Amino acid sequence: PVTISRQDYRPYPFEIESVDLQFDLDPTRSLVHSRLALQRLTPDAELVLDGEELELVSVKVDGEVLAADRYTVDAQALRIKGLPEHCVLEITSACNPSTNSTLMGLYVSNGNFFTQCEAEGFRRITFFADRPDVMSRYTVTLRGNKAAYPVLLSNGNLLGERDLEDGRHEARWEDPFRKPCYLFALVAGKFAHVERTARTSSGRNILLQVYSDPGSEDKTLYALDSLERSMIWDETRYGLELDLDRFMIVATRDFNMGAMENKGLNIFNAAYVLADPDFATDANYSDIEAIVGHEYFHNWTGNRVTCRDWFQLSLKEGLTVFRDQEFSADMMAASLSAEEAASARAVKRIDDVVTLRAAQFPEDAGPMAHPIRPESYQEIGNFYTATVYEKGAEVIRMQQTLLGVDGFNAGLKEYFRRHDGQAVTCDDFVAAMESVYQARHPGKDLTVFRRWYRQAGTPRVTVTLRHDAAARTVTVELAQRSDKVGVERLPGEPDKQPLHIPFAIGLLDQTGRALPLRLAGSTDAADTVLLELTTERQQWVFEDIADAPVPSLLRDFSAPVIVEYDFSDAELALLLAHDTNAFTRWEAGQELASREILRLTADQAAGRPLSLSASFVNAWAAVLREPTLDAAYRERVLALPGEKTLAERMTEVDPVALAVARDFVRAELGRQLAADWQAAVDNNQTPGEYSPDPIPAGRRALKNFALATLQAGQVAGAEAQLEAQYAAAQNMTDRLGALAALVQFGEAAAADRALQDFYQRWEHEPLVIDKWFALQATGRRTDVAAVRKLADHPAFTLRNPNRARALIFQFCLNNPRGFHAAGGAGYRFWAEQVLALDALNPDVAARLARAMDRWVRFVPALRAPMRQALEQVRKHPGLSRAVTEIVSKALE
Ligand code: BAL
Ligand code: ZN
Repeated sequence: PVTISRQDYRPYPFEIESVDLQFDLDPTRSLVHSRLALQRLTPDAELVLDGEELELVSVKVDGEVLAADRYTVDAQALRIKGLPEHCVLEITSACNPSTNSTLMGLYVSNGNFFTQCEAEGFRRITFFADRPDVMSRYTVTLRGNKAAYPVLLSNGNLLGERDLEDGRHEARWEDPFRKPCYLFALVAGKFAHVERTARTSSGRNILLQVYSDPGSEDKTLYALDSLERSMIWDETRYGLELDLDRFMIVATRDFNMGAMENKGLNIFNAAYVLADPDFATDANYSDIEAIVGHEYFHNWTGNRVTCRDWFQLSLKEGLTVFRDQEFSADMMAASLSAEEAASARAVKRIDDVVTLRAAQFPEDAGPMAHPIRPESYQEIGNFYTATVYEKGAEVIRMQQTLLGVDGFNAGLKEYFRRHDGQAVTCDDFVAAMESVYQARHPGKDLTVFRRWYRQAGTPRVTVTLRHDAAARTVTVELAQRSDKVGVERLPGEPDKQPLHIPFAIGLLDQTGRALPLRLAGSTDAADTVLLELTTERQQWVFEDIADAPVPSLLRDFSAPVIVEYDFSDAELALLLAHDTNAFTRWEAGQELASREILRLTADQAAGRPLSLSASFVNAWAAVLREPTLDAAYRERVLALPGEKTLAERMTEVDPVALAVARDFVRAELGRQLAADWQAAVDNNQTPGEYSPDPIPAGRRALKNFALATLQAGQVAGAEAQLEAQYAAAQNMTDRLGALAALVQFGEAAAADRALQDFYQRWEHEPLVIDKWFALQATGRRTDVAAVRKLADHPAFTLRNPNRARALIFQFCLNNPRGFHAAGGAGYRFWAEQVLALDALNPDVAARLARAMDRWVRFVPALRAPMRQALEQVRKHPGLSRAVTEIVSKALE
């Protein structure tokens, strides 16, 4: 496979000033007529237009059919030599949307036409310079049978519609903004929609619309509300106003990703549009709000200013994830008291960090490790990663931390002033931020900070604390190191260099009171101080501290690093009870729980009896009984760290022992603190009308967690409560919460009864049947034989990515007992499924392939069959480029 390097970037030698596309839509043979106004920028340059799985019908230059010896066409591209400096090129080609199971390019889902072009799908629609730095003005004409495809949508504004002969009709669309082709979209078919008019701050009216399958329209209102909230938020927080007259969201059941930010015509996975209390959970509601926001925010960060090349993907994705995180936090905090709002923000931060640690930290330590701006790739689809997105967002957040919110906002404004309408690089973004940083902090710059963009791996920061009783000072030393693993160096570049790490710290006295912090030489005192570590090792001295303090480290997770400090259990318990920073307070509990679970994992692996320490039970009891903590936050504190995060702390991973130990902790907590969990259940009921707002959602989260913990401990009466809640639930969060606990911890017969009932109730709603598959895929009783049986269920299909993710991905990624069971049957199942998916949809197959990323870290008995399965996939004839890249890197 060909490796593409960031250093090899060259500007495209032609300008494509305008693109006029005409589609004659037909499921088996759609004709695409493309008319490109070209300007050649480099003398004698050959025009190379990407094209895949296209049938070339004709080529004309300035109205004349091009002779066959003037061009070549192969499976990748159309090449034309000798074009004049200015010309109009007309290309007619055909494609087959109905057999397109890749869901890239133009495809049919449920009888309707959809497109997905990012990153390189436009080349499956027509021959074109399929790269983000070629920006053009688009007009689009869609023609199709009016009865079959009454709705015809594309980017921008509708110019007109008219009926044609033979029962066909056409619609003409114009996008007033230049854009790269990855933002092109069309939708055609039968849809219902909801709409409203919103007014921008400058007084323009915008038509907001959400399209979905007829009959689903009532379920799109939350998405429509979220869209309006996104619009208002971007104006209020960043002064960014929508630039179109019309903004559309369309839901489809078959979609590779969550959603796509096509200009003015966002296409969404239906899972992130459709909701009502009966069938969507609190988590579904918050995902909808976040993803509607994310795609909307791309209109500025991604569409108005886009990426020069795909190595710059984090330019738009890291920034837009950061923006959606801030949006969600602001929405959660809205209309709450100051205290509740602070807690809601902490919960959001915790959730984002949990995701980062579970998905990105392992990636950054494994065979796919790459900097947020990768240096090379074989298949760009493989780089829509947690690193580019979530670590990318952390790198943006650190810039906000260093510049301050006002400075960051000014930097963003400067970025748009410099680059509106352009395709730019991550360096351009940092340069805009730096201009504000330097103006506000003379003598400082972001030179060291820029290394975050080119170094992979999670840095470790070791903390040393020295108290001098006589001098009443505390010296804090921070030392950073980055493991070599995953390093990507430019030729001639030295090993990893120190990074610029903003490190927020607080100190507590031995009774848990926050100490006012004053750095030597400063007169200001504060609860939290931001230390800026820019070299390998630095020291800071805090004055006027009488007794040895307990440090509160990396408050609010101020940098994506791993902190190393030798806390005693007593210090962690003190932080858990008293830290004024809600994030580090939670972190202290997670550290205590991690230690406990890892100790028990070792006991389990060695065949020693398991016993939970009393001090740990006491710490959890104190959290359960602490009256000042709100429910959502309390649930986050009580929840045990996830297995993927824990596995990263083990030298050799024994996933089954880890799962047993973790479940043991949960069960013992349930058994030993039964009365407290029951009180949490009783005190957190949410009668009355359903609302997904953070306060009631937090109560449900805590109540359902408590109930499941009682059941994990096999506490008498818990199962009856779960069955009663399942039957009487007034919303999906409660119904699914009860069902999940029954499946995970209940008697098999009770679980089966509820599962059967659930299927019958929701047989006709695919999004709920996905939940039904996912629950069983992750169930403790589900082994390979059971998952195979589920894969044979008539409702299962690999062709629908949501369904494949619900069953196959969930089993391989989130069922350690079943997947890693001795003998390697799980790995053989994985290999079969990767290959079956690869024949349909390489993008999705490559994601499943990543389930084996960390194979070298497992115990030897698992490593051998894992390696065998990887090799079996790698040697499969006709393997896609996407899967080849993943398995080859894993085996390197
Ligand atoms: N641009 C791909 C989908 C997303 O990140 O919004
Ligand atoms: Zn995005």
